Amino acid sequence: MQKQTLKDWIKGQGASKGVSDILLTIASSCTGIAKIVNDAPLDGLIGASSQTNVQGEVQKDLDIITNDLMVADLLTVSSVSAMVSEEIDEVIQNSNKSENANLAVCFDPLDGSSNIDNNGIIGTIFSVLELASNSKNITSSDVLSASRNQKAAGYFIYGPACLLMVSVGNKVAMFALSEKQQQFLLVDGGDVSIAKQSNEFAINMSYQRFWDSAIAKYIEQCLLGEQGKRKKNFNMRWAGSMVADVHRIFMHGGVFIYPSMDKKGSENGKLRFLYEANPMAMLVENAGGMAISNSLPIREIRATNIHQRVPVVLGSSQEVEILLNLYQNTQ
Ligand code: AHM
Ligand code: MG
Repeated sequence: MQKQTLKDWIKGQGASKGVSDILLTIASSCTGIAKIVNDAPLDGLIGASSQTNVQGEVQKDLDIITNDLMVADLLTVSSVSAMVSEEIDEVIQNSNKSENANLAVCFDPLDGSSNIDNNGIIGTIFSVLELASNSKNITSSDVLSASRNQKAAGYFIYGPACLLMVSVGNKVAMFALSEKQQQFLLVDGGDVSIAKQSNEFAINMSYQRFWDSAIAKYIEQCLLGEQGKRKKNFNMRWAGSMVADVHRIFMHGGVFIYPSMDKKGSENGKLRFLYEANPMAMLVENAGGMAISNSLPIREIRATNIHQRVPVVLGSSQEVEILLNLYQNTQ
């Protein structure tokens, strides 16, 4: 049987033409990125560049190339009013936008880029926001105040297969890039949901000494396994790439944690709100999971900086609830 194309699926979801144009453009950019990533070792694109981004992180060649590709492609879309990229300090204005364009696209062009050199899984994360204003110059605060008005979110994962997980409001669907057709086709099963229960957590254990008491208590209980209060054994994964760890949660359940830490520069964790936490929260919640930042739902955060970092806990609802209770009882 013929598989549904991304274009047809978007149409069936009732997305506006503006959102649809953006999603199809991002899908085309990421088809290009999948190829660039695939050829990177042969093209000498493994390793660091000489540049750093606004967050002081050393950029990889691929961070810059993938950013430039996405920006150039999205600048051609008339419904895009502005953009925020992990790799660019300021809000990017679109001089090609139509008069009534009111959508902003926030993205991390290559998430988990520390995995590039070891051929680990990497991805692209994006969020489409509806702005309250269609003024010529979109400010940081215009984008930030639209963060609760997310019209679409998704991630691409460059692994053994190139997959897209996407939502335009209610359902979450999984697509795979067909090599033959060079387009994204719906993977059988359609809607994706996250198991309510799980016995797997994803956290970087090497930061244990910097955790707050809620996270420390939660992990301590998981590690006690059958002998502890949880009365079940837990498994652990940490890919060092949010897309890889979150994708595993979509497939098998689990909880992903990047907490605030008592460590200089990590007081709000590492992950950025606009283009990492917020889109992942939309996907996870639309798949029946939960996404919190300490004791607040991620979607309720009011960030004040376009590159603001926030603590993140998301995944299977029953596990996230346990952590939420621990936060509420330790405050
Ligand atoms: P990046 O966007 O610069 O790649 O950083 C985000 C990544 C996430 O994908 C991942 O969960 C995290 O950094 C891993 O951080 P750490 O190396 O501290 O474990
Ligand atoms: Mg990144």
